[in-house]
Amino acid sequence: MKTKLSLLASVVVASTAFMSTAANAADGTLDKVLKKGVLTCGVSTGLPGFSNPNSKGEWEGIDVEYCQALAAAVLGDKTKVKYVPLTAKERFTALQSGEIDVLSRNTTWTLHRDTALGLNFVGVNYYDGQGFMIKKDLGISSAKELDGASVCVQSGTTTELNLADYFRNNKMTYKPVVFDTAAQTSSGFDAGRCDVLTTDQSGLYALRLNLADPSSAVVLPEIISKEPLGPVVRQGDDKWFNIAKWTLNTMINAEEYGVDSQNVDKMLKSSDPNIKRILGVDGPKGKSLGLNDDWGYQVIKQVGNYGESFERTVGEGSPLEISRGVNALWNEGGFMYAPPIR
Ligand SMILES: N[C@@H](CCC(=O)N[C@@H](CS)C(=O)NCC(=O)O)C(=O)O
Repeated sequence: MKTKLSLLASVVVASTAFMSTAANAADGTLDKVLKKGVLTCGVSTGLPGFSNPNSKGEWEGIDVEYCQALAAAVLGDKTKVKYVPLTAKERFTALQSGEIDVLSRNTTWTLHRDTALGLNFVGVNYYDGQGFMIKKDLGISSAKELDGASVCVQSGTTTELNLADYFRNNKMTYKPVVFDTAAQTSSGFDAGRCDVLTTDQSGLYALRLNLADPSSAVVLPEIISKEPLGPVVRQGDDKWFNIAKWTLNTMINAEEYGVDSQNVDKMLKSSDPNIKRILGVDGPKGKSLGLNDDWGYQVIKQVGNYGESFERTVGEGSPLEISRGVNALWNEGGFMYAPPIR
């Protein structure tokens, strides 16, 4: 239950969010990014497949590739991105305050975040759900057998809230063991600080890679929540919101129409009107977004379509080995469906 004091604190946070939104609308995020020549993108502190620095310190992952795509659309150069690593707890304040231009960090779209926090979700770049991972020697095969378990979980996440709901609904008790970063959560689990680790299922596969012996851990079959993950911008800047939305939409549409980073130059001469519009050869082009006409071409040429990005970062050819599943295109049995470019 909320105390009067914490209620007052939330009101202050919410009104600060709206004040900074108003300030940013006046500047306009697009103008700010164009002036600086760089996009400031909030990412995680490190989650393989989504946003993670490689051995050379370069950021990689499906969420990082979205930042690159946005930079390619706006600045014509996917390398013009400044990455700001953020824990789950820090991420929304960083966006509200204007420290970052976009948050692209395995963030679940919820009503509260989309409204009270003064934010706008751009779309979904990965449909996920929360799961559990145990050490094999715990000897159980279902989450329903977890009564009394100690659970490693990260603070400031939907994960924490769903965990409480799930155990309460199933009349089970648990002991939360709470950490601030993904690295701390997985090493806590590895060191035996808890019986089970819970997060988004994709995150379980990612964190399993970091265990001393990944084969000692198994993911239980239950998915206890919906976690539609996607990039986020501030409310009150529709121009920027549109650019952020259509960058993701163009990556998904390009996959649907078979345009990728390898064939995009040839596709510039395609007679298919859908492809012409995706690449800005015809149709609405860039004017209504405030971008150059080749913005879609730059996204696909420099980064690629959604399917290419998925395969490279989290897909079956990546260390995470995740199949497309519900993240397949709508016409291939999945949920990925982008509104038309026309
Ligand atoms: N999707 C959930 C969970 C997101 C989350 O932050 N998960 C953790 C656990 S895997 C994470 O990504 N941590 C990375 C970090 O701490 O930087 C949410 O939006 O609340």
